[in-house]
Amino acid sequence: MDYSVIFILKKRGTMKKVGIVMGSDSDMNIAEKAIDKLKGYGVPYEVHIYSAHRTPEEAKAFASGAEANGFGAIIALAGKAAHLAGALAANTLLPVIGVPVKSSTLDGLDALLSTVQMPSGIPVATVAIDGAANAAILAAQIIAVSDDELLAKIKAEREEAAKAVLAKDARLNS
Ligand code: RP5
Repeated sequence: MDYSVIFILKKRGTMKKVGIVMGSDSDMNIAEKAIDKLKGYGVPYEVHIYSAHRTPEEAKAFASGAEANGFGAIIALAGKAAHLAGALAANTLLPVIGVPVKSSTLDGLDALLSTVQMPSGIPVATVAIDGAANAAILAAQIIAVSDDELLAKIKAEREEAAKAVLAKDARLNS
Protein backbone atom coordinates (compact mmCIF):
# COMPACT_ATOMS: atom_id res chain seq x y z
CA MET A 1 0.00 0.00 0.00
CA ASP A 2 1.10 3.55 -0.82
CA TYR A 3 2.67 5.25 2.25
CA SER A 4 0.48 8.36 1.83
CA VAL A 5 -2.66 6.15 2.01
CA ILE A 6 -1.36 4.52 5.19
CA PHE A 7 -0.71 8.00 6.64
CA ILE A 8 -4.24 9.21 5.80
CA LEU A 9 -5.85 6.08 7.30
CA LYS A 10 -3.74 6.41 10.43
CA LYS A 11 -4.57 10.09 10.77
CA ARG A 12 -8.34 9.57 10.33
CA GLY A 13 -8.32 6.89 12.98
CA THR A 14 -6.57 9.09 15.51
CA MET A 15 -8.46 12.39 15.29
CA LYS A 16 -9.21 13.48 18.84
CA LYS A 17 -12.86 13.63 19.93
CA VAL A 18 -14.67 16.62 21.37
CA GLY A 19 -16.65 15.93 24.54
CA ILE A 20 -19.91 17.86 24.80
CA VAL A 21 -21.16 17.78 28.38
CA MET A 22 -24.36 19.48 29.48
CA GLY A 23 -25.71 19.92 32.96
CA SER A 24 -29.25 18.88 32.05
CA ASP A 25 -31.20 17.57 29.09
CA SER A 26 -32.92 20.97 29.13
CA ASP A 27 -29.63 22.35 27.66
CA MET A 28 -29.97 20.11 24.58
CA ASN A 29 -31.41 22.77 22.24
CA ILE A 30 -28.24 24.82 22.77
CA ALA A 31 -25.92 21.78 22.62
CA GLU A 32 -27.38 20.98 19.19
CA LYS A 33 -25.69 24.09 17.77
CA ALA A 34 -22.31 22.62 18.75
CA ILE A 35 -23.25 19.16 17.50
CA ASP A 36 -24.27 20.55 14.08
CA LYS A 37 -20.98 22.43 13.71
CA LEU A 38 -18.83 19.45 14.67
CA LYS A 39 -20.80 17.20 12.32
CA GLY A 40 -20.19 19.72 9.52
CA TYR A 41 -16.43 19.57 10.12
CA GLY A 42 -16.41 15.78 10.46
CA VAL A 43 -14.97 16.04 13.98
CA PRO A 44 -15.84 13.04 16.18
CA TYR A 45 -17.72 13.89 19.37
CA GLU A 46 -19.56 12.37 22.32
CA VAL A 47 -22.49 13.98 24.11
CA HIS A 48 -23.13 13.45 27.83
CA ILE A 49 -25.34 14.77 30.61
CA TYR A 50 -23.34 15.20 33.81
CA SER A 51 -24.06 17.84 36.39
CA ALA A 52 -21.54 19.52 38.69
CA HIS A 53 -24.20 19.46 41.41
CA ARG A 54 -26.49 16.51 40.71
CA THR A 55 -23.87 13.98 39.52
CA PRO A 56 -20.50 15.38 40.70
CA GLU A 57 -18.76 11.98 40.80
CA GLU A 58 -19.68 11.13 37.20
CA ALA A 59 -18.65 14.61 36.01
CA LYS A 60 -15.30 14.18 37.75
CA ALA A 61 -14.78 10.68 36.34
CA PHE A 62 -15.49 11.90 32.81
CA ALA A 63 -13.00 14.77 33.07
CA SER A 64 -10.32 12.65 34.77
CA GLY A 65 -10.49 10.01 32.06
CA ALA A 66 -11.07 12.28 29.06
CA GLU A 67 -7.49 12.48 27.81
CA ALA A 68 -6.97 8.71 28.07
CA ASN A 69 -10.32 8.19 26.34
CA GLY A 70 -9.25 10.05 23.20
CA PHE A 71 -10.71 13.52 23.77
CA GLY A 72 -8.83 16.64 22.67
CA ALA A 73 -11.18 19.31 24.02
CA ILE A 74 -14.33 19.54 26.15
CA ILE A 75 -17.34 21.81 25.71
CA ALA A 76 -19.35 22.26 28.91
CA LEU A 77 -22.84 23.77 28.78
CA ALA A 78 -24.74 24.76 31.90
CA GLY A 79 -27.25 27.29 33.12
CA LYS A 80 -28.03 29.00 36.43
CA ALA A 81 -25.20 28.46 39.00
CA ALA A 82 -23.12 27.01 36.16
CA HIS A 83 -20.16 25.31 37.79
CA LEU A 84 -19.90 22.46 35.29
CA ALA A 85 -17.11 23.89 33.07
CA GLY A 86 -15.00 24.77 36.10
CA ALA A 87 -15.61 21.42 37.78
CA LEU A 88 -14.48 19.60 34.62
CA ALA A 89 -11.47 21.90 34.17
CA ALA A 90 -10.42 21.14 37.75
CA ASN A 91 -10.02 17.48 36.80
CA THR A 92 -8.32 17.60 33.40
CA LEU A 93 -5.54 19.41 31.56
CA LEU A 94 -7.55 19.31 28.32
CA PRO A 95 -8.87 22.70 27.19
CA VAL A 96 -12.40 23.26 28.52
CA ILE A 97 -14.75 25.64 26.73
CA GLY A 98 -17.66 26.88 28.81
CA VAL A 99 -21.03 27.78 27.33
CA PRO A 100 -23.24 29.71 29.75
CA VAL A 101 -26.85 28.73 29.03
CA LYS A 102 -29.64 31.27 29.28
CA SER A 103 -32.18 30.37 31.93
CA SER A 104 -35.63 31.74 32.47
CA THR A 105 -34.84 33.99 35.43
CA LEU A 106 -31.62 36.00 34.90
CA ASP A 107 -31.22 35.70 31.12
CA GLY A 108 -27.97 33.71 31.42
CA LEU A 109 -26.03 36.41 33.25
CA ASP A 110 -25.90 34.11 36.28
CA ALA A 111 -24.40 31.30 34.18
CA LEU A 112 -22.02 33.68 32.38
CA LEU A 113 -20.51 34.92 35.64
CA SER A 114 -20.39 31.44 37.17
CA THR A 115 -18.56 30.10 34.10
CA VAL A 116 -16.21 32.97 33.28
CA GLN A 117 -15.00 33.94 36.76
CA MET A 118 -12.58 31.09 37.28
CA PRO A 119 -9.83 31.36 39.88
CA SER A 120 -6.32 31.85 38.54
CA GLY A 121 -4.68 28.55 37.60
CA ILE A 122 -7.78 26.68 36.36
CA PRO A 123 -8.80 28.32 33.08
CA VAL A 124 -12.11 27.93 31.25
CA ALA A 125 -12.43 29.50 27.79
CA THR A 126 -15.88 31.03 28.08
CA VAL A 127 -17.94 31.90 25.01
CA ALA A 128 -21.07 34.04 24.80
CA ILE A 129 -24.36 33.12 26.47
CA ASP A 130 -25.82 30.27 24.37
CA GLY A 131 -22.71 30.53 22.13
CA ALA A 132 -22.44 26.81 21.45
CA ALA A 133 -21.60 27.25 17.76
CA ASN A 134 -18.54 29.34 18.64
CA ALA A 135 -17.60 26.76 21.27
CA ALA A 136 -17.60 24.07 18.58
CA ILE A 137 -15.55 26.23 16.20
CA LEU A 138 -13.01 26.87 18.97
CA ALA A 139 -12.89 23.16 19.84
CA ALA A 140 -12.35 22.33 16.17
CA GLN A 141 -9.56 24.93 15.97
CA ILE A 142 -7.89 23.24 18.94
CA ILE A 143 -8.10 19.82 17.25
CA ALA A 144 -6.92 21.41 13.97
CA VAL A 145 -3.59 22.43 15.50
CA SER A 146 -2.45 18.92 14.53
CA ASP A 147 -4.79 18.34 11.57
CA ASP A 148 -4.22 20.33 8.38
CA GLU A 149 -7.28 18.92 6.62
CA LEU A 150 -9.57 20.16 9.39
CA LEU A 151 -7.75 23.50 9.47
CA ALA A 152 -8.44 23.93 5.74
CA LYS A 153 -12.18 23.32 6.32
CA ILE A 154 -12.34 25.96 9.05
CA LYS A 155 -10.39 28.41 6.89
CA ALA A 156 -12.73 27.81 3.93
CA GLU A 157 -15.75 28.42 6.16
CA ARG A 158 -14.31 31.76 7.32
CA GLU A 159 -13.59 32.78 3.76
CA GLU A 160 -17.17 31.96 2.74
CA ALA A 161 -18.51 33.99 5.68
CA ALA A 162 -16.35 36.97 4.69
CA LYS A 163 -17.56 36.73 1.08
CA ALA A 164 -21.18 36.73 2.29
CA VAL A 165 -20.60 39.93 4.29
CA LEU A 166 -18.87 41.66 1.36
CA ALA A 167 -21.68 40.63 -1.00
CA LYS A 168 -24.18 42.29 1.36
CA ASP A 169 -22.00 45.40 1.47
CA ALA A 170 -21.83 45.53 -2.32
CA ARG A 171 -25.63 45.24 -2.58
CA LEU A 172 -26.08 48.32 -0.33
CA ASN A 173 -24.44 50.60 -2.90
CA SER A 174 -25.57 48.99 -6.13
C1 RP5 B 1 -28.20 23.63 35.19
O1 RP5 B 1 -29.44 24.05 35.62
C2 RP5 B 1 -28.43 22.97 33.87
O2 RP5 B 1 -27.28 23.07 33.07
C3 RP5 B 1 -29.61 23.71 33.29
O3 RP5 B 1 -29.20 24.73 32.39
C4 RP5 B 1 -30.25 24.34 34.51
C5 RP5 B 1 -31.66 23.85 34.77
O4 RP5 B 1 -31.65 22.45 34.79
P1 RP5 B 1 -33.04 21.65 34.83
O5 RP5 B 1 -33.69 22.01 36.12
O6 RP5 B 1 -33.82 22.09 33.62
O7 RP5 B 1 -32.67 20.18 34.76
O8 RP5 B 1 -27.61 22.74 36.08
